[in-house]
Amino acid sequence: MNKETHYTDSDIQVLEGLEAVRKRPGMYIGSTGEKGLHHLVWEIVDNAVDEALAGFCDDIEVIIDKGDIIEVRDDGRGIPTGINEKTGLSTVETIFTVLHAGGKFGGEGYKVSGGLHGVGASVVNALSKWLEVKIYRDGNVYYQRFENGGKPCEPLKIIESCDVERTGSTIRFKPDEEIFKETTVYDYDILYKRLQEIAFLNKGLRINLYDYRLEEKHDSFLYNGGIIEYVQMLNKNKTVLHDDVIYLSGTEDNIFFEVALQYNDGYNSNVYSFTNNINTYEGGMHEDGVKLALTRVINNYGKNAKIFKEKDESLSGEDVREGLTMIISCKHPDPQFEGQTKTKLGNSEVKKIASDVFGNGFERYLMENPNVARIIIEKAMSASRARIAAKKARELIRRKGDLEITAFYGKLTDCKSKNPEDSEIFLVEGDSAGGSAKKGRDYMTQAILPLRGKILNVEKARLDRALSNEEIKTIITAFGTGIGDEFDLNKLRYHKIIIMTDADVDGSHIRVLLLTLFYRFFRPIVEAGHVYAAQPPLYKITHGKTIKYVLDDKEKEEYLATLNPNVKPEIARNKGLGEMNPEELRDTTMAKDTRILKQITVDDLKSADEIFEKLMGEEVEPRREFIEKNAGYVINLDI
Ligand code: 28F
Repeated sequence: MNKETHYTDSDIQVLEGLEAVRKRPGMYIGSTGEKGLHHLVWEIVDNAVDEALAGFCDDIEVIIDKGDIIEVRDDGRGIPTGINEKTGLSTVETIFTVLHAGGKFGGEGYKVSGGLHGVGASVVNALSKWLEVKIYRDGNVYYQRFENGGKPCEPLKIIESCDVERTGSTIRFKPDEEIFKETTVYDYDILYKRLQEIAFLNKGLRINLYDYRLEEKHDSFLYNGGIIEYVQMLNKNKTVLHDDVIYLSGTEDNIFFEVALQYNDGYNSNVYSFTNNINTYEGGMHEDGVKLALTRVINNYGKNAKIFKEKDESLSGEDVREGLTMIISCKHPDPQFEGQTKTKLGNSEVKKIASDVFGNGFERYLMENPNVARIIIEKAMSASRARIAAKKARELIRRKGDLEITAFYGKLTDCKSKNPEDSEIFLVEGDSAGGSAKKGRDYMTQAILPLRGKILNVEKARLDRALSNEEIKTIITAFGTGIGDEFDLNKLRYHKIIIMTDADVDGSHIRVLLLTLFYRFFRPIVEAGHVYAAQPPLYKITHGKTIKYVLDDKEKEEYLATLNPNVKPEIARNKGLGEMNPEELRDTTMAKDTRILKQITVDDLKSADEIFEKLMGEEVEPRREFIEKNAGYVINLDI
């Protein structure tokens, strides 16, 4: 033992533990990319949220500081500072240096929230260049610093005194750039989104987010209405069918369960579930329980209140969820997370609690609010009628297939190859670009489908109406996959679906309409990576005898810098696809060896969901403004 350090035998073990984290960071935080970097913050914030759930903290601050430093503070009791029996170290040091400390030292049930890995502060410490902790407790400020992957510089010590009333924990750390090789830069929006979500899920908890880097930013989240306010936000740009958000909550067997819901006049269902503040994307027992109860209660009410016209009328789960915005949240002392991404709640007892708390409460709500009940049931009945009509329309398309095939082939210029793997289909804006594309294509592998009419906005229409839209029918027929429950990815006739639109307002509008269509009806095609956007160049630069096409202003400047200044280059801004001749279109946008394609991912669509809504919503003026502002990069399609 030397003087500078205070290592004991158990410390050696401790350091070996943290070394393991540094050797395989992915095992503890998922990845060492941007996601893993942000995971460090969630681990620390989780501990503060636990303190809030225990009832001792109502204010959390998160600061992004210069130099990629993060500071998190809470006004809880402060991490205990006494000596821990098992480790012989202070509880603070134990928590920061012993892997899987947390629950083990606190007795059962202390930890309620918790990240994907629930491994906490020691992992953050292990992956930090340095970390400092300050505890305000009993009128003292305790302090300890760790360096180079979690090694304590000296034991916990009192550095000053403070008001006895003041309590809390502050943790400040700098992620180790040897671990986070990809990036150590925190993204304000990622922190914003998740911290807001945590605030919605924990009513009364105030969370402040500060950014002290280049331009200072600050946001504050405090929702006394909790998930009620969450539903209100999700429905903000929609027309709601009833004023009140319906809210039901209860506790059974130490499990807190709450649901908030409100219907809008749209056709999609937005149901999000959480367990211990974690988004259970894959659903699970809480979600199943609520969905079953919703269907059962609405059907019973419809029957008993004689709203149903036919004797054996019944509404499906999909019917009763049309236009539904719903948040389900439960807090469970021992959650079992299952599924591919460990975001599916497996605890079977939760299903009954969902049925008790939500089912009984919702049934009573309908009895006490017959007007709202009628609105909800009529919405579901109209969904049911549309579902039946859509089924008929689909059958009709199938049966009329032969009749319509001539009209269809009038529009589609198919490729010769019947092998989907090397076949491509270009969805082209307008007839004139369509004409050039037909002439400039590789007829073996490239099919052209010009889109003339307006594509229906499927955000605002149901499947049955979508199926009666000419352009959409043509697209469905061309793809060959069918739609709805008949969808079959194996029947896709082209493995590259390429959207070719202009880089202007109309072009981005059409592109967004197409993406909306894919998002709602052909999501598996996008998931399988079959959808692309073509990138027509913005400028044509003629310099003497050479012609060069460049994608954007940046490329233009770069190219111009390489030119000999004796001859003046001629720069033409491409006005539109329709104005390029077939050769130009082929060389710049279509030919496999010279074109640039941007693959559309589901993530593009997910983040595009909000953009879709802004673009597709009812209000015209904000939409126009938005398109104009974002014409160049809506959904990041363009450079
Ligand atoms: C900025 C991040 O980490 N806050 C925390 C507490 C409070 C207690 C605690 C934490 C009990 C024995 C494990 C205090 N007094 N913010 C935080 N606040 N941990 S972490 O206890 C740790 C457990 O070992 C605390 C009484 N009980 C608990």
